[in-house]
Amino acid sequence: MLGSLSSSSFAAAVAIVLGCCHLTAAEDVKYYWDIGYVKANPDGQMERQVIGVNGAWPPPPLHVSLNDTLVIEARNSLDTPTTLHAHGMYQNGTNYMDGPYMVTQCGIPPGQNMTYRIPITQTGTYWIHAHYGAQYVDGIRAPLILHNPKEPHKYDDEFIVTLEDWYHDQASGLLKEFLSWKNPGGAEPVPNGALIGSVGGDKHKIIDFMPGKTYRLRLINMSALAMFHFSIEGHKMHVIEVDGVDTEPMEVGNVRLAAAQRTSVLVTALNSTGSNYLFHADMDTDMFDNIPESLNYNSTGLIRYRKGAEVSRDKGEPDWSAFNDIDLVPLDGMEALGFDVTYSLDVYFNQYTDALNHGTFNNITYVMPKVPTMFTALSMGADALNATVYGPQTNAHMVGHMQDVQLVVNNFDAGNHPFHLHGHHFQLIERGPAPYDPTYNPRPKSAPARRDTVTIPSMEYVVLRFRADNPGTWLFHCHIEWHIEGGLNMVIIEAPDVMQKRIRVPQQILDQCAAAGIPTTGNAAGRQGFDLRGAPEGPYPYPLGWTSKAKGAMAGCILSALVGFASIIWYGWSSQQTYKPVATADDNEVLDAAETQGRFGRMDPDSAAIN
Ligand SMILES: *[C@@H]1O[C@H](CO)[C@@H](O)[C@H](O)[C@H]1NC(C)=O
Ligand SMILES: *[C@@H]1O[C@H](CO)[C@@H](O)[C@H](O)[C@H]1NC(C)=O
Ligand SMILES: *[C@@H]1O[C@H](CO)[C@@H](O)[C@H](O)[C@H]1NC(C)=O
Ligand SMILES: *[C@@H]1O[C@H](CO)[C@@H](O)[C@H](O)[C@H]1NC(C)=O
Ligand SMILES: *[C@@H]1O[C@H](CO)[C@@H](O)[C@H](O)[C@H]1NC(C)=O
Ligand SMILES: *[C@@H]1O[C@H](CO)[C@@H](O)[C@H](O)[C@H]1NC(C)=O
Ligand SMILES: *[C@@H]1O[C@H](CO)[C@@H](O)[C@H](O)[C@H]1NC(C)=O
Ligand SMILES: *[C@@H]1O[C@H](CO)[C@@H](O)[C@H](O)[C@H]1NC(C)=O
Ligand SMILES: [Cu+2]
Repeated sequence: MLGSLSSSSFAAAVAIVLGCCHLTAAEDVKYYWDIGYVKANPDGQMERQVIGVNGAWPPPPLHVSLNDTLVIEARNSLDTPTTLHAHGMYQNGTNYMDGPYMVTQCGIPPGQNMTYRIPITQTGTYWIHAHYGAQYVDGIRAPLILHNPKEPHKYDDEFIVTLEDWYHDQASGLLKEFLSWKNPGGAEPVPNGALIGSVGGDKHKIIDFMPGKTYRLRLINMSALAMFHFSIEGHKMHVIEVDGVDTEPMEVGNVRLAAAQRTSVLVTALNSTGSNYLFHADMDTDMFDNIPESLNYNSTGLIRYRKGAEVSRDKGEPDWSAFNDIDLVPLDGMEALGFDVTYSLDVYFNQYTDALNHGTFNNITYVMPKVPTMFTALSMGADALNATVYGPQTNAHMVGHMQDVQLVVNNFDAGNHPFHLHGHHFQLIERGPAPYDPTYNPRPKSAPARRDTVTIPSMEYVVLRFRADNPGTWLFHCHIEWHIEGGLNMVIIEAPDVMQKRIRVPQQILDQCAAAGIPTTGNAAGRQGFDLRGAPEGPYPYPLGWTSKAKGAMAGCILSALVGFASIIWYGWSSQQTYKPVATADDNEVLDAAETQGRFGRMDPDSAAIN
């Protein structure tokens, strides 16, 4: 299904790069992506407008090899700006190709193109998505597979298995409901369902296995909110990669994947074609404030040995012992880093003085500066080394070139959050109950696990370390899309002095800033030096001791002028509908309802509604 949608062409251009001592053949692998609105109905329950590529949805997976250059000629056929972020790419020397709006670029204006040129210095399972507003929730997200010509793991074939939550409503509308004074508790929009391999509802992803072969499944969680548990009945799984870092194989019963995380597992096929088997991707409903009756949060797909073979069901209880990613050992054995600088980040969600519920690091909620942070770093000379110039709302934290950096993140929120650092893999040194005691020194394992997105459970901390060997401005944020928009972002300003020497921004990007009227020099206010008049400031926490009544009164004051507008939002919010599933045949077979009833052989009375 995915193959037939790939309208991108592998490049013809072969660039011969002359190294100092040997010849390396590296290719430009070029994709043409015309990003625009199309209609899609992946769960068979409701056709809706989504954001697709070249007139189709889902966007095709991108394949490229180590040492190639990925070139995406992106056209913005939307009516708003857009950007692309290749999640997990180091972008070493190409900070301006990273994608987050108002951090490294000003957005591709509607009707214009941008050429993303991304040198590939990594391998493994990644993905690419828009980094403007909540656009990726509307479908502009795709697997990005970086193949390793010297692949260390042995397998016969591989499959990409994308897992994503799916909303029937447009992200822009959901965002207005989420960031509304009517939602002071910050309840996130609950998805209408889940998609495996871009299909859901009565349609099931099918993976064809041949007896005796070994398969790599590349699991990618492209969710906006939901966390999944992935398991396969009747088969063993071994984790061999997380977030692009190859690991020593570790046997697991199920894989827990938070938004933006990737895990590759090896699965050895059985020797017989007698039966087919189910695999499961169950959404973790702890994150949902309510569970609508119509929500099917447990999805299934089929491991198929033979068309029409009966589905064998596991008996007994599944193995729910979630594996702990901190136990993974990177294949390269990279040793634990020390640290030269440590930053502590406390995560809270609270209602702020604009009456909205915001995600915050150290009680600062992120608000975009007037000048994208990368341009401030590049244009402010020696002043760029002082975090003040990036403005009061960006949570800028300075790190020096080649420093070893320790981030301690305390999650004081009631929910779990998956945090992602751009431009680096970090070492996962430790998790523990919050608050972290600053006088205590963790004793890392000799070769700690590394990844680019880490889940921090409620009321726990993590200690992360990385080496600042990649000058640039790198966002660190929760990857739950609603929380990005709610302000749970901060920026690592890494070696602006070295950036100024190494980084030359392509003219096309500067032109697009000019077209959007966004300045590319100066501090967060677009001014010189430390004159920050006009830089975004606030909203702030309510002063300690304010009662909820007082907050309400203040919110009422601020918002009375907006009530007309807000009631329109409220109308949209409350007009939620329940959609009846409609069986739709397509190239993904419709499984017999009986095959998918109940989990592990239990006959579930609700299963007709569930599958
Ligand atoms: C803009 O991008 C689209 C989609 O990739 C491509 O078809 C078109 O040729 C590009 N235009 C220019 C001027 O590069
Ligand atoms: C990739 O490039 C690096 C540095 O030039 C080289 O050492 C390595 O052998 C190359 N790898 C492949 C698979 O071509
Ligand atoms: C994907 O990530 C979301 C958010 O963390 C999580 O709720 C969901 O369970 C994840 N899905 C899988 C299959 O792990
Ligand atoms: C399949 O058969 C081979 C050869 O007899 C054996 O080594 C292997 O363990 C079997 N695999 C499974 C999954 O039973
Ligand atoms: C969904 O799966 C979970 C395990 O992940 C199980 O505990 C639960 O009973 C299932 N719910 C339904 C309705 O099948
Ligand atoms: C940040 O806000 C939290 C929650 O309101 C509060 O407990 C904490 O003391 C605040 N921290 C600082 C440094 O003001
Ligand atoms: C950064 O600049 C501000 C404003 O001029 C000043 O108060 C502060 O001391 C400076 N910080 C450092 C680390 O130089
Ligand atoms: C970035 O490139 C420099 C060499 O130019 C290298 O020393 C450094 O390790 C690279 N960092 C990353 C994260 O790739
Ligand atoms: Cu979050």
